[in-house]
Amino acid sequence: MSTARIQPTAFALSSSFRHLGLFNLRLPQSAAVSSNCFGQLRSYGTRRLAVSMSSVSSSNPLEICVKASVTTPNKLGDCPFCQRVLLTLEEKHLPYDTKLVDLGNKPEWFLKINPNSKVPVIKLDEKWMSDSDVITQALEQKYPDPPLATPPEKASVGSKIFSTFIGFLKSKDPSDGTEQALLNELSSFNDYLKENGPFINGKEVSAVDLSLGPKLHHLEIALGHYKTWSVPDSLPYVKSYMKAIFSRDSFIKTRAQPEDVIAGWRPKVVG
Ligand SMILES: N[C@@H](CCC(=O)N[C@@H](CS)C(=O)NCC(=O)O)C(=O)O
Repeated sequence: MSTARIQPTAFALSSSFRHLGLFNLRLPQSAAVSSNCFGQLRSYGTRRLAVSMSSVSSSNPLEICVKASVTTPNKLGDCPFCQRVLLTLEEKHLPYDTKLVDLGNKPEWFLKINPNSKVPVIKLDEKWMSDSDVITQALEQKYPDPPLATPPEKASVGSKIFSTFIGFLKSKDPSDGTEQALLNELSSFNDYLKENGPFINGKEVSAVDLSLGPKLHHLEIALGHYKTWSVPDSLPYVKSYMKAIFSRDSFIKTRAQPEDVIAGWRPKVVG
């Protein structure tokens, strides 16, 4: 794929950018624009327009609704499921427009397109689709290149880490075994990575990493803040894995701000 990068000096994002078929355009976050697609819609901006000649969607960025920050206007919020889908779009170099939804005050247009009222929601083939599992599978089918599918036998690796993290985070009794439960899951994951890493499917990142990465980001921030806890040095493969995922361009562009992650988990902690 032939690509070129352009750093625009004027940030007036016009729809004409969306019709370029040859360039990989990176726009700074300040390129947020308002959109008239929906009445009250604020657009987060087309964070990245990675457009290839072979891409079916080069003429129109995909529209995706994600959680808005509760701490900073016009910033992405702390939903790990939204980040999972954004990571998939980034890793597949698909152009997208991000619509921020205030989940504390869901707008009418959002409830209309998405009766289950959760984010993320994406428009594919003129239909709005919800649930990150369903969305990432649909993206894989529709845009198979580069492939991100994880072989089924590896798809549940690390899948208990998130629930054990939440159990430990919510726990008020230091001797209730929730910390140990999390350590057990992280330790199994460490052993797995030692044998099979650096990523869950080996050398290349795949869908399961894009699901687990945002959850580990929440774990790191929330446990660091509320419990002064961090992944122990005795689990070096987990630590390297987190570092590898967190330092990807795609992750840096789509990650939640620490203050939003902390605010997001507060109700669970204070309970
Ligand atoms: N299983 C869904 C979970 C999505 C989800 O729970 N989203 C949360 C934000 S992190 C949400 O929209 N909550 C709003 C609400 O429950 O009203 C997925 O994978 O997409």
